[in-house]
Amino acid sequence: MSKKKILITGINGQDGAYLSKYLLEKNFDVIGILRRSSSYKLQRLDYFNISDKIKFYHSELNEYRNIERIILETKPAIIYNLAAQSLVEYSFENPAYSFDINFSSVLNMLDIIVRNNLDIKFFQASTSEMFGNSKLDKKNEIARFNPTSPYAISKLSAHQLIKNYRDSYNKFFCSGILFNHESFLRGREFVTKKIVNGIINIYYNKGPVLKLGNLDSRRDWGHAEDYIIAMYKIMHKSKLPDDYVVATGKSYSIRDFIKKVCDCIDIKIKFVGKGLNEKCVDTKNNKTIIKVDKKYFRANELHRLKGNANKIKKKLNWKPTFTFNKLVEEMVKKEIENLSSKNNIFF
Ligand code: NAP
Ligand code: G4F
Repeated sequence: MSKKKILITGINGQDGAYLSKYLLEKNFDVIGILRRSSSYKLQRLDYFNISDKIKFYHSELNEYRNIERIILETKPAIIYNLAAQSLVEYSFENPAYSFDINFSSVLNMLDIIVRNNLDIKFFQASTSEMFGNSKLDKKNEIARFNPTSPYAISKLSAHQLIKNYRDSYNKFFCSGILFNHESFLRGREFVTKKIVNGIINIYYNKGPVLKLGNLDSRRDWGHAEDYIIAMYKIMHKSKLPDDYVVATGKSYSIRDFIKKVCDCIDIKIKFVGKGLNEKCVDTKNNKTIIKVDKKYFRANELHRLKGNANKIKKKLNWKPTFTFNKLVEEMVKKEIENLSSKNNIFF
């Protein structure tokens, strides 16, 4: 019997790598879309030793004709759309591009499926950023959306489109409303990886002082490995197409994250000063390891996020296996191993 084909966009990103590994272990035929580049892009897939098990196609996500050709040629059972302009702060700099990739490209793919009358299920990586700032403590699927960035607005538009196409054309189109999820494979422009990498570099390689933005914001951080299992369950175990919040239900500040990283490598720290003058100091030698820098503050901040994942827990029997402490401990351990290895990898 031929294997079921799964097409993944954003296959070389953090989630793409974890999802590919999981699906290959389940004996699916994994096909990935990469955008053409002058530099090597498969480090995360190489990390799992799976690059040679995947068939790659090249395209920018917004190239309608090329994406249509790939979908018609491969005829996958499921498309997991993980590609995105995923950096919130960059969406303030380049909102039009963020909309093109995060919204128009989704519209194109849904349109290709519907107009060609294809029997393809579609997963959309929606985001907790769509909730924005609100008084509600834990956000579930029916919480009000109040997006605070062009990124969040582009993702919310795609999220609403998924619902609209599902209802209008009776298609198995679903969204996972994913809260922040991290791992050793996280890109270093995101705050968790930046902190882990920056602090370890200071202590192992005499790296420079780490500069960060808002230390007060809070996120509900889970592990990517748990979140791609949620994606799989949404697409393979759900009888009817639906949207699900995926979250741990706990939230921590950036300052908490820094404290936990320092705890893991046995460094005693204290925070001194306030606002833009705040610093994090090693109490043993009074050396400053972190400074606050205005450059990393956003035009508009999402102050706190916490999710209520009761629906996916009850309906699909999903639950996170990583606690906050376990997540940070793993990120620190793998970062130290990587930095001390001769063949270290760089994301
Ligand atoms: P990521 O590591 O930033 O990966 C993004 C992927 O999209 C990369 O493979 C990237 O390729 C690709 N991509 C970007 N622009 C593209 C374009 N124009 N054409 C084709 N491919 C393009 O993101 P992630 O953390 O794995 O997240 C996966 C998805 O979940 C994203 O849609 C993100 O918005 C969403 N999400 C993530 C989180 C989270 O906490 N991780 C939470 C909620 C939602 P290059 O390597 O070429 O740049
Ligand atoms: O790590 P971040 O850049 O993640 P953010 O903005 O929450 O977005 C991530 O999670 C979303 C899900 O909620 C995804 F949809 C999105 O694609 C992405 O994966 O920033 C987290 C917090 C922010 O409040 C930010 O202001 O950390 C704060 N922060 C403080 N200093 C910083 C920095 N963020 C970054 N990137 N860099 C800093 O130096």
